[in-house]
Amino acid sequence: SDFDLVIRNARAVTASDIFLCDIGVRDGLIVQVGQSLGTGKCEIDAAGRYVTPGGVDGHCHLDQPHAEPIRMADDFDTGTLSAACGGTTTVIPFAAQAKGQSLRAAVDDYHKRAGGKARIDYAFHMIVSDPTPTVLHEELPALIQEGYTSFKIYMTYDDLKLDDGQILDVLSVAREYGAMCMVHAENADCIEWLTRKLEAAGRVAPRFHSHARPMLVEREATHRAIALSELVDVPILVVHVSGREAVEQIRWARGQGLNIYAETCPQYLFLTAEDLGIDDQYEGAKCVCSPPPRDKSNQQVIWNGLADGLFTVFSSDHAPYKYDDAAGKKPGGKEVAFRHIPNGIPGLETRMPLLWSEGVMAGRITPQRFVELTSTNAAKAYGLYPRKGTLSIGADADMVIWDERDLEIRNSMLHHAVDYTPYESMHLSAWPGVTLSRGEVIWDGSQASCPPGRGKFLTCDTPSLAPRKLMEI
Ligand code: DUC
Ligand code: ZN
Ligand code: ZN
Ligand code: ZN
Repeated sequence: SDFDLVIRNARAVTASDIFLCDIGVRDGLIVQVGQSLGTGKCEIDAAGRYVTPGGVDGHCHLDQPHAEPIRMADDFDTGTLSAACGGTTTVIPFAAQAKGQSLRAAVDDYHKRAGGKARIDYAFHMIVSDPTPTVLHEELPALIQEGYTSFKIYMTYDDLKLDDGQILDVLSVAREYGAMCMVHAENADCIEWLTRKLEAAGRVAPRFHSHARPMLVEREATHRAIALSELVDVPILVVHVSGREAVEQIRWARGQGLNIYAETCPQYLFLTAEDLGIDDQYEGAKCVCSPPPRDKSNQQVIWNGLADGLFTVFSSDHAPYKYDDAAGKKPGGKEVAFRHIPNGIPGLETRMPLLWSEGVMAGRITPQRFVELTSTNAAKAYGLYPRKGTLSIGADADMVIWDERDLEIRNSMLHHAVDYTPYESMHLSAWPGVTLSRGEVIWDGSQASCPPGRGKFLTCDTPSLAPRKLMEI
């Protein structure tokens, strides 16, 4: 036969087009797109179904170590299994530098965590938490040139946050070597000040997590991050944008012609602050993430930004902490003050189906925009395009064939190791019917077939969302 695999009668979607075609795969690559292709050793009839590029989840946390007793439930095995079953074929989790640790040691450590375990292809962002002279002048430049071309920095959390001078220093390295810097934009001092006031008043239930992080905390830091990016003259990508005030800052920056990119996540479309509970209810801990979910009108602001091009990427921010577990949302096995609840919620497997069902099928965004947000732009932002992120000749044959069917999300049908989903019993009208990774069926709608270790590590090129500025002499 002519191909290892032919997908027949696909309604193929890219970031720009929709077209009916057959897709021919050989040696894991898309080698032909056309009509009436020759035969394949394996053939899948996709008649009547949309076929999109496999998801590229550019923001998820797997197996990041924490101080006792907190522990992430998903490692590279369960996390990438869960991703595959939800239509994601590439993940870019974080290799986090601890303060005092060399950046190189952090990257080496995460290779050990992922190797032999990952079931789908993966790259790493670095988290730079300690920009010493050695990190700035030796390690970071070397690692960028070796293919770790993106990193995240934090403006909050004591063990991670950088001050403005440190941010300027790392942005300068991003500019010089061509890396994408992701920014967690919240004002740390405002959060600490509010948290202490709430604690002094005995207001420590999970819902007060959101009271300690009103939108102005995010707005101020977003504004500052934009100013620092402008000063250094380098693009940044503001992650997990939650609502109107940060969106307004980003719209303003875009209007100024600045290359400010932005990410949002499912929790800002489908959760509100009310999901953090009422009164002293502890179950709201399940939805504790930072920034916190806002309200219905802010959900609409996020939908508008997804539809009109404000947002560049839609990521899960999967941060897997069990609820009823001494190592998770009840650290030490106890209901604790919100300050001690680990921040983050699971979402690797539900990211793509939520946006296809409630975005595309509900008519809020086009199929092309879905592809751009969930796959193409992440591949471009992090230097994996066009190997990942599109259906084109020569690209890896990573695809999703969508089934339109009625279902309700149940944690029991998901494949992560977390003991809950924030979207329990939510009604959806689609789910990936087939996920293909490098031409292999890794999820057939009911069974996964992607053994641990089949995922390949990807080195990243220079981000290609915008042309690189020339260096000043
Ligand atoms: N930021 C993230 O990106 N993920 C989880 C928690 C956080 O604050
Ligand atoms: Zn963050
Ligand atoms: Zn995150
Ligand atoms: Zn139903």
